Amino acid sequence: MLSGGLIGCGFFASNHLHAWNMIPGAQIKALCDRDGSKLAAAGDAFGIDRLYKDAKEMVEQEQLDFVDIVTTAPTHRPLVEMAASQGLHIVCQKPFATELDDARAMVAAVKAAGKTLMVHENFRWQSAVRAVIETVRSGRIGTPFFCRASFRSGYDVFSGQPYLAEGERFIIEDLGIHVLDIARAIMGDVQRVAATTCKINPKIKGEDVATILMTHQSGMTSVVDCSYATQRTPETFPETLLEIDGETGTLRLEAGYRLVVQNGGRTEQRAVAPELYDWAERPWHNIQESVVAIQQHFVESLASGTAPETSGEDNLKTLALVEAAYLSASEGRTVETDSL
Ligand code: NAD
Ligand code: 89Y
Repeated sequence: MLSGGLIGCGFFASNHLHAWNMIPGAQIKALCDRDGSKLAAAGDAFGIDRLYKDAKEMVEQEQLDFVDIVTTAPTHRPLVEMAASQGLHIVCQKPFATELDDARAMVAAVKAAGKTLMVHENFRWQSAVRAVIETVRSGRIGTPFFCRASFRSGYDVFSGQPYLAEGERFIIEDLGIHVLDIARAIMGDVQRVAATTCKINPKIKGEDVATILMTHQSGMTSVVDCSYATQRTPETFPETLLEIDGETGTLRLEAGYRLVVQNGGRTEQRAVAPELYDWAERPWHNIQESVVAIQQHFVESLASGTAPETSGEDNLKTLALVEAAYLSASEGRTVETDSL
């Protein structure tokens, strides 16, 4: 049984804690938050009495195998470096870092410690998205030559996560990062990026619309489009809709979690809706299910001694797409990912 300590008991952490409760082979033994009231509330809700306001004190006092970092990006580097120096495996929430250099430093620190680092990049673990990834990887539609990954919503994410309204950067760094990662999982790594952004909602600081054109190393193309300014019915939050053309067929993940695969003149439709766990709530159940899947994957990766699919090293490539998209949008030019 692996023992973990969770750092950051805010808005999203209860999903991690519910998910850890479902996963055999790992248990959260201690909690940390510098905000005493959030710490106490999480301790009460999950029956955990080893509570710390200081993360270093927690890892020094407890016999832990790993930490699960559920704080926002600016605190990741000191927490990851501290945990690596104490010889712990690490799961860290997205966005892993706001600067590529910080991300590279964290990857190097954990590598030097000989431990495993997984970024909690969970959207590719949503069951509907996973069904798409597996269908494409199985060769059902042949080699994919076009992917559209689309996330358009008017859902109010600011009431639960007020910091999202306050940053210079918003949708690419917070949400687009997931959609870019899905495009990478389906189409492979990316050579160059061209993007436009705009801000529609006057109450927030950063961009809430982004359209990103990517040329993959294979020479094939993806369009990633994201918006939190789209007022439409049905509201599809938090679904990523996908359309993929392959050399021998096409595939669509449509609103309402419907997977449509066409090839050889035949059309197959399949419901790929997420499970609604007893602790989950619509419409978040899609994301909540993926938290269980990615944490399970972390435990399996440790057991098998293999790198997690969204290791720190892998995530550097997704973060590079975020950087490339912002640079492209601000300078009005195409950005080569290997220039970053
Ligand atoms: P939050 O601000 O509600 O919670 C973060 C908590 O961390 C706060 O309670 C804060 O006091 C605590 N904290 C910060 N620094 C600390 C430190 N050094 N030591 C101890 N405690 C510290 O944030 P949130 O909305 O829960 O988001 C956390 C992260 O999860 C963000 O990076 C966000 O992008 C991510 N997130 C991911 C998903 C997903 O689907 N993967 C969904 C929502 C949020
Ligand atoms: O923070 C974001 C995430 O990772 O998934 C959805 C979200 O909560 C709001 O955009």
